[in-house]
Amino acid sequence: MKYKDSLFILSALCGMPQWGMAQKDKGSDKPLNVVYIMTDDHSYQAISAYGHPIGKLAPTPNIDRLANEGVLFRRAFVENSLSTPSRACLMTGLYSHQNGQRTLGKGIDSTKVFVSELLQTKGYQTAVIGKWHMQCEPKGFDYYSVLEDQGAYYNPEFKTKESHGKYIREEGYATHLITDHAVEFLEHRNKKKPFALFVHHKAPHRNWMPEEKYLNLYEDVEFPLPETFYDDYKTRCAAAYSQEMEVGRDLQLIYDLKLNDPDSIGSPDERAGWEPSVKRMNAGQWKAWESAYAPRNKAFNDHPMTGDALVRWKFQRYMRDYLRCIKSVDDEVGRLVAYLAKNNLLDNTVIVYTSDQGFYNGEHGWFDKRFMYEESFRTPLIIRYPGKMNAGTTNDELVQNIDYAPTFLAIAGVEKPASFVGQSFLPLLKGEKPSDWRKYLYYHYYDYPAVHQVRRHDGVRDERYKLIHFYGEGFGKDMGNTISCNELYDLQADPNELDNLYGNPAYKEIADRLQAQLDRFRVEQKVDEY
Ligand code: SGN
Ligand code: CA
Repeated sequence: MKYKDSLFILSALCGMPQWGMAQKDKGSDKPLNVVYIMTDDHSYQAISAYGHPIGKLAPTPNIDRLANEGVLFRRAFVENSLSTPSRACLMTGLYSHQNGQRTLGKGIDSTKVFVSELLQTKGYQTAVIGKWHMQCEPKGFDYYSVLEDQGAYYNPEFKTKESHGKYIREEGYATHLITDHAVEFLEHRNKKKPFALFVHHKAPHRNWMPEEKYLNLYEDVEFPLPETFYDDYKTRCAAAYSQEMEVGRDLQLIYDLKLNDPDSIGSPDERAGWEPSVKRMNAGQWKAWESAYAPRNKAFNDHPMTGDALVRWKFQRYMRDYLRCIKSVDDEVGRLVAYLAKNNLLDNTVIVYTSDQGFYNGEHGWFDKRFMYEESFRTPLIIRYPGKMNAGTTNDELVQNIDYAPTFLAIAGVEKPASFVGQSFLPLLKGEKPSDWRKYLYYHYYDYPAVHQVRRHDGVRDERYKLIHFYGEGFGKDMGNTISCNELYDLQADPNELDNLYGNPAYKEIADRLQAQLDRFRVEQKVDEY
């Protein structure tokens, strides 16, 4: 069966739409469409609309345009800063321990209702394209074209309903192919029905492989080291010391930094990790790759670096490749929005831009995410509402990824199931603030022992303070090191979170207040480990 035919039959099976209290397109009676674009590991520091020095050097004009025509959230957060758990929060509106997906591996409780299924009951055509990353089939989607696990940058494999469980290789660069499939879905949809399209990019996830045309971009730009790059973790719990995600120590020369020439000082293991990426490329792609990296690698080998010079060199190469991948994402966001504009869909489509979590761009000396410190706990969130409602404004309320599902349901006019813990932030988009809007956020990270060795922790944050509790048995090099340790930060006085105030008598009242909130979350949400 052709993709077009299967969409037609599925849309017929979904039954007659009931529009209920849906948010309506101004000129007609149709409910609004939703385009949700989520990248993988895109830090807010690397979006120019957020005003960070990195974004200024590597601008993202197409994403900025969404901010100029929409609302930019400055306090948007995830519950568990890791891909699969984040995707499970998105689909279920539940915290990780409630939807089952606490870590990267198995876990999703696929008996939970997904937002996509609820949207279908309202007559929405639903599609997910790109990184799915959960160990259940995409549920509640009329159409999907998803990558295998993390997916590949070059010539990735996609699975669709029509491929019967098989992943089929496609020629090209992931960010383009994902946009191609998103546009195909829009082209072939039943134009009488509203749609919810989830576009989940693979980029800019590790190991940051740029597309051919951007292999030389930013080569002469020096990115500034963040203020906390040389953080010594003084005053912090053991977790900040024992992680394995330091730019200087843990970025791999071959796999991450593409020093793949035979003279590389990288280890054989790194070479083995890198080889599959090369084998995927076709001759033209490999030629372009080598013509960009081989001369740079030769220059490095001719003047090998050590010590701090090597650490700084690693930072620059990491940032350049990461930002090159983002450049392609920005282009493709522009292409998708241009399609919507050309097809008169901008006035009845809500466009969301976000990431599955934040990311460290050298802050605290790190790459990756996982910690409850701001750069990974926070995530970019920009929403363009039809009619350019509140265009160019910012919002500072505390919103979280468990709120996305309730927000989409509110847009569609579907009643939120009582089990969903997230709250719709549709009023915030309209410039209203509900009197009972949350004052505290709950965070919980579980994936330990695992790559990057970040210890388990949970915590709460209000608009100014943050309490983190690291806990649990140690494994590997931490064997025998069971921890139960707290950190408290005043984000106003110390936005870089360098000064742990826990135990400081002047902050006892604040620590007690946050502790009481943390206890309340644990009881009310039935948290079963901490
Ligand atoms: C892979 C990466 C890690 C990354 C996790 C989770 N290693 O394991 O660096 O933290 O994914 O990322 S890699 O060698 O495979 O690149 S997540 O975005 O999916 O949560
Ligand atoms: Ca991610």
